[in-house]
Amino acid sequence: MTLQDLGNSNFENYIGASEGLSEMAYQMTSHVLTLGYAVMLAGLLYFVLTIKQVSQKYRMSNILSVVVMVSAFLLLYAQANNWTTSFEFDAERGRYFLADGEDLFNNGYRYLNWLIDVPMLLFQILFVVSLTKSKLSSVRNQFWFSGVMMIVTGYIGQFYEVSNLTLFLVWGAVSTIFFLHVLYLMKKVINEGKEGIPAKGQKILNNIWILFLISWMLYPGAYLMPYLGGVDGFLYNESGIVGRQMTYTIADVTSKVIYGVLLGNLAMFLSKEEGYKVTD
Ligand code: RET
Repeated sequence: MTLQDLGNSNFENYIGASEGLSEMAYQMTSHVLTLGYAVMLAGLLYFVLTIKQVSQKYRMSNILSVVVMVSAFLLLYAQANNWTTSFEFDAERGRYFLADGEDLFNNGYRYLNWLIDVPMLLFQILFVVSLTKSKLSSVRNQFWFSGVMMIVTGYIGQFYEVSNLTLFLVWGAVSTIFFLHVLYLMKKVINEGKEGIPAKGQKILNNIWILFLISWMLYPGAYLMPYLGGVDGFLYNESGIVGRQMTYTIADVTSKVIYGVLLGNLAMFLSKEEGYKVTD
């Protein structure tokens, strides 16, 4: 197989077709992908089981976490299967190579999952905090628009990561503009949310902002992963492949599950402050 045959596919396939993958790189990727969807199922149970811990007013936050968990579970499951069918072990060479006649590996399942989860995660906080200045419907629409545009442009860009580096970077840059708008809006929401609530609640919101900022920045990092060590650098190989899926999994667990747990903690605290008592 010549490298040209792989078209617009992701760099994982190019590595798998040329040098192949070691047992360790193949298995670590497979395991970290499996961990990813297992955590979503565990999170699903957590958000269902804790719904009565918050007053009626805040329950939409748990419900949106449930929606996020179900969609992430299914898409990450598909992503993990895509990995195991795309590569096969070659006993003669003692390494994994791209399998003949199977689908190539593509990170696109993730992007389609974000298309559902990003708007949900952004809306979720609007059910817990109260905006003091901004109009709720305006923030919601801007979250929706920029969140979706960020993903669609990034999704197009990732097809070009090997075949056309310029297009890859241009689409990535366009996506980043929308990303910066989302960050700006989130900071505004959190600042307004802190107004007029007790110090403990403000502290939780500070933590949510830090978690949000770090976990969301991991996604563009994973997009750029093969080139973070330079073009043809030290990550344009199986280390970059494992590193990318690890980064995505850490980002998924923090931006979806831990974020949902922190918002739940804030909702529990506010419920208690407002006189809500957990009943059996
Ligand atoms: C892309 C393309 C390259 C530039 C940027 C990106 C940002 C992606 C982000 C994704 C967040 C996803 C979340 C999913 C949770 O379910 C699209 C990789 C900036 C921020 C939070």
